[in-house]
Formats: sequence, C-alpha cells, structure tokens
Amino acid sequence: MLIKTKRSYELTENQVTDETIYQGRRKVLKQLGFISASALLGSNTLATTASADETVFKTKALQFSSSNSSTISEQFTPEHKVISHNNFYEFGAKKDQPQKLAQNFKVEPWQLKVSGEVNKPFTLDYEQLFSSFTIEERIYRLRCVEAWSMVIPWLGFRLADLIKKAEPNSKAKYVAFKTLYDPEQMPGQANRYLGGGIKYPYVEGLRIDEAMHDLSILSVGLYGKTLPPQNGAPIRLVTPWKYGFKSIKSIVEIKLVERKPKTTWNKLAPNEYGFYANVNPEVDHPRWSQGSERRLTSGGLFARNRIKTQMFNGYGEDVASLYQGMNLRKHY
Ligand SMILES: Nc1nc2c(c(=O)[nH]1)N[C@H]1C(S)=C(S)[C@@H](COP(=O)(O)O)O[C@H]1N2
Ligand SMILES: [Mo]
Repeated sequence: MLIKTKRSYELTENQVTDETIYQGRRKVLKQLGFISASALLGSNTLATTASADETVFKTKALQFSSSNSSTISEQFTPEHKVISHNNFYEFGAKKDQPQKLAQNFKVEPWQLKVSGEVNKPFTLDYEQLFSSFTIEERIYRLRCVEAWSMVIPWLGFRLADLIKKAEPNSKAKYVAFKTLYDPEQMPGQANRYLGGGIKYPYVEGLRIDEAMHDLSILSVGLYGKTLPPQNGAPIRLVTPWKYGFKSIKSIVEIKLVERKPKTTWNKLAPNEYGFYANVNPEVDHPRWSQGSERRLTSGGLFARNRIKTQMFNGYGEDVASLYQGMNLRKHY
C-alpha cells in the first residue's frame, strides 16, 4: 500500500512530535501493516493485533496563541478519547453512548454506491474500500459545532479520487452523502428519543469543488487501525475546515447531483446549522459563541485547554479561495 507524503496544510509529524516519538511511531505504523494492502483488509485482525500505543502518538508541539494569550501545545487527542467521546446519533445522542451501543455493528458485508450525474457509476464492497485508492495518513483538527475539538491521525483517501473514478458529467454540481439506514442495528433510528429527533437516514452534502478539494478525504481508519464503529466504520467523510457534523459516518451512498442536497442538521434547525458550516469564529451559533473551543487533550478535567478558534479551523490558506466573494455570515 502506498502512503503518500504530507502536504503543506497538514499538521506534520515534525510539528506535533519530537524526534524520538516520531521514530517510535513510524515503527508502530510499520508493524501495523501499512506496507501491505492485505494487512488492512482483515479489519478484525488488524484491529485486534494493532498495538498502536497512544503514548507513541501523544505529543507536544505546534505552539499557537490561546485566548488568554499564553501558548499551549497542540497535541494529538489520545486515542481513548477519540473513540469514547463521539457524536453518532444513530447510536444515541449522548457522547458516551455510541461507543457502548455500536460495538456489535456489522460492517461486513458493506456496499458503497457511487452514482448520479456520472458516466461510470460503481459500487465498492467492504474490501474495495481499502484497496481501490491510495490510503494516506492525514493529521487533522476536528472542530465540532458544539465548541469542542480534537486532533486525529486519520487514514483515508482523497474524495476526489473516488469522484474522478465515476467520471462526473457537466450537471454534477454537488455531492450528496447518505448514512446506512438500519434501525435493527442502529437503536437511535428505531427510537426517536435515543436518536435525538433526527429523521434518518443522516444525509450530508458538499459543493463539487469542496468535494474535489485535496483536503477532503474519505476515512477508513484512525490511529493506524480501521475505524471503530462509533467513529463511522467502515467509511466516513472528513472535511477538516468545516464543523464536524459535515463529516458524515458509515456512508452507503455518494451521489453526484445537480441541485444543492438537503442536509440533516440544516433540515432540523436551519437557523442554527447551514449548508456550508465552515468553521468561523466570527459567526456565532445563535445559542453560544464560536470564538473559542475546548481542545480535548491528554490533560485531565482541569487542563487549560480553552483555545481560540481559527478561521476555517486553521485551513484558510488552502480553502478560503473556494468562498471568494461569498458572504460567510449569510452562507453559514
Ligand atoms: N451519520 C452520522 N454522522 C455524523 C454524526 C451523526 O450523528 N450521524 N455526527 C457528526 C458530528 S456532530 C460530529 S462532531 C462528528 C464526530 O465524529 P467523531 O465521533 O468521530 O469525533 O461526526 C459527524 N458525523
Ligand atoms: Mo459535531
């Protein structure tokens, strides 16, 4: 399997780790079977034999200003937090419910259908999710609209690669995504109270240029392993300059469409959640400020982890041009 090198916008390992940790981490990644595609295919074996020790990932670095003008370290969010503090309403609307209620979620067999305004529609089965495109590691910030955030080492491939394979036609202006609908497996879909009042299946969308942007990935893993069910196994979207709710989980359908697709949170509360949902510290949520966020780190309850939110979550250099001339207060 090919692992590509980092691009300028990514948090590089040199930024977030010191040299000894970096070397140790590389070794772990190698042991995990990054070198062969077949190793990734056996998800269960990978997940259980994976020995990625979060301490290897735990790091200091990338200094930046916090709201109280001291500096704090930007560090990986420990794996145990990434997989236990989740939003996945199909498995309950409380942060600790997805990890508990998604444990028996079946990802095999899986079918991801790519269709719509394309010349070559296709479907990927479970194994093809891991073998059809170049998997790379991307270390990204994830900023939830609820004003908490993490730094996560994802494994995934460029959404653009998948879209290109389908050969979109000239009518393809947007990309619509859909999560699995399976109330027997997803208790939040069977029980309105547990599922937070969402009308399922969860749907999301991007403008085609956003989808084709190099930052947009479909993730199939994190911390060197296949995705845990609570994080959206077997495949989920990651668009790091947008609020987390755009990063739709457990995707079964990607459709190229002509019109702007409906999106779950926008349908539920249009005055609170827009279609674009770009991270923007200057446009507050009607019920709370978006000027700062609580970064989940290795620190305990009293860690000083309140930091300033950055425009486009710190990825402005790469994505601001997508929104040139747009009023971002109106198109929130
Ligand atoms: N299908 C689906 N996808 C979803 C959600 C959800 O409830 N259902 N929650 C979203 C929200 S609000 C966030 S912040 C991220 C959280 O991803 P994580 O649990 O991997 O941190 O997933 C997003 N994707
Ligand atoms: Mo979120």
